[in-house]
Amino acid sequence: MRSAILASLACASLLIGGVWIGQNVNLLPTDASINAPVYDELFKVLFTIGTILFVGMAGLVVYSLIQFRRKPGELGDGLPIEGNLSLEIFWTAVPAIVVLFVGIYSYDIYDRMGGMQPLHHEMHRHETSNVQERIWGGIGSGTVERTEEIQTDTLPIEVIAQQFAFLFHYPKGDILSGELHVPTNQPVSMRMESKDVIHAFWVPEFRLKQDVIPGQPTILNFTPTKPGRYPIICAELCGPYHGGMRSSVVVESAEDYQDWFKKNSKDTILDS
Ligand SMILES: [Cu+2]
Repeated sequence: MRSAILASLACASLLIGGVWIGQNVNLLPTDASINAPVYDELFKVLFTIGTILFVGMAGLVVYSLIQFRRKPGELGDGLPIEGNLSLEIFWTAVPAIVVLFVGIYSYDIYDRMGGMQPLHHEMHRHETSNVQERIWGGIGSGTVERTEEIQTDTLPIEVIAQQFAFLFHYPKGDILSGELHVPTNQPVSMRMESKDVIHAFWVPEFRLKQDVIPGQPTILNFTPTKPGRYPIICAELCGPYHGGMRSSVVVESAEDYQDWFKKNSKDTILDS
């Protein structure tokens, strides 16, 4: 009776402690995009589960090492235990439920982050009816009329990756920049393509990473929320200077962004 109460108390404190640690874990950088809090939600849940499992199992091992150690003068064999059906059902059901939950929940988060939208394969072009199709449908293959027809406040940017730099092209003002500038709270749609090998565009503060592939453009959509300067890191080993393939994304207010845009826009230079 006493040990049952103690075991329940240990389980309860393990669950409460695990949830507390999981919810207060502070290992990630600032969240600077709309989908970052969604990602962090998953991270916290996974951290909670991981903490409970790790502390629970390690605790049980340490407890058993002390509690069930051989006493002095004890020379006989241990108890001949053969199977325990209820225990086996328990340790099969618990991991099965945990794995199923993590799988379904991760899928849901990935979907909410827009991960289930297809990459920009040519064969998917006619099947998609999402933002990508509307923004990029007219560029490259479509007609000019079609691009102008579509009114959207999404900012289209073309990303060119090559050993060992990222280049950002703004079709609107024909700006070519080594640094990415984006205004806060405006959806950005990037069409990315590599000139040589596979690279990956990664901004930890946006909680986003997407491969940049030669000959097969990929799309990355995001909405920045917090002004600041964040690192862009190539996250795919792409050659000897892969480690130096870095740039910055400058998230700024709409006014600051407009200033930057006007200063760099070729259209503006031609106008003046
Ligand atoms: Cu690279």
